[in-house]
Amino acid sequence: MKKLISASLMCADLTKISESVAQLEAAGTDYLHLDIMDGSFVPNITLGFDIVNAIKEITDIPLDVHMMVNEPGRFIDRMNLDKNDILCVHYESDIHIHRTLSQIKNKGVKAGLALNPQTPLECMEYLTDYMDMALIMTVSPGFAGQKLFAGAERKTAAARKMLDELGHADMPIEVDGNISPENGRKLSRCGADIFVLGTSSLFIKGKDMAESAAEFRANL
Ligand code: S6P
Ligand code: MG
Repeated sequence: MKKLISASLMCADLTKISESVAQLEAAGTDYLHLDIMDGSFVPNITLGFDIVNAIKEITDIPLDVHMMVNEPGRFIDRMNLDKNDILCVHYESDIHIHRTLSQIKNKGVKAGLALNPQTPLECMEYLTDYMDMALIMTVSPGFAGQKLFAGAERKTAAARKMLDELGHADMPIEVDGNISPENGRKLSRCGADIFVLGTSSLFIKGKDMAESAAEFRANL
């Protein structure tokens, strides 16, 4: 599967968001990753639906929306997404996650299912037919600048094996959190396909994003 990069916009300079988007286009970013938080599912609040819709208007790069929000099904119609975009919800955030994944797919948007570091992979097992992507969180969600959790490689490899065995060899696995070039390389070897790039690799003060993105890809 082709390896793709998804730039985490909460790590961009928010005073110049449209300039950052233009630079990420020039850098050949495959997705723009937008973290939506509610201050309850995770102890932070970052981007919101209006930002998602505004970014959608200024770029053709597909969006990769990561909802860290309790009962995300309440909000999926608030975003103007299309068939190239991914809307990812957390298993832990919704007791009727199967219904929510179905709602996303019925909207014609790609559905992603995210798991926190401690959540067993088996939680995905009966949901894969309703998913277009698996997101393995490699840090506890909520903040940029954290350290990769110890089980990240083992869990990514186990996820790849599980998806292959269930007949989903073509389903991409995304990894999010402390994806440095070194961690990206290790996780790529475990079967990760989409890499969320934040402060560990792409948004580095004084460094050109196109150069960082090219280095990341070359190192995979
Ligand atoms: C955090 C969020 C992530 C971060 C990204 C930051 O909860 O879901 O998408 O924006 O992980 O990257 P880094 O390299 O600072 O960990
Ligand atoms: Mg994220």
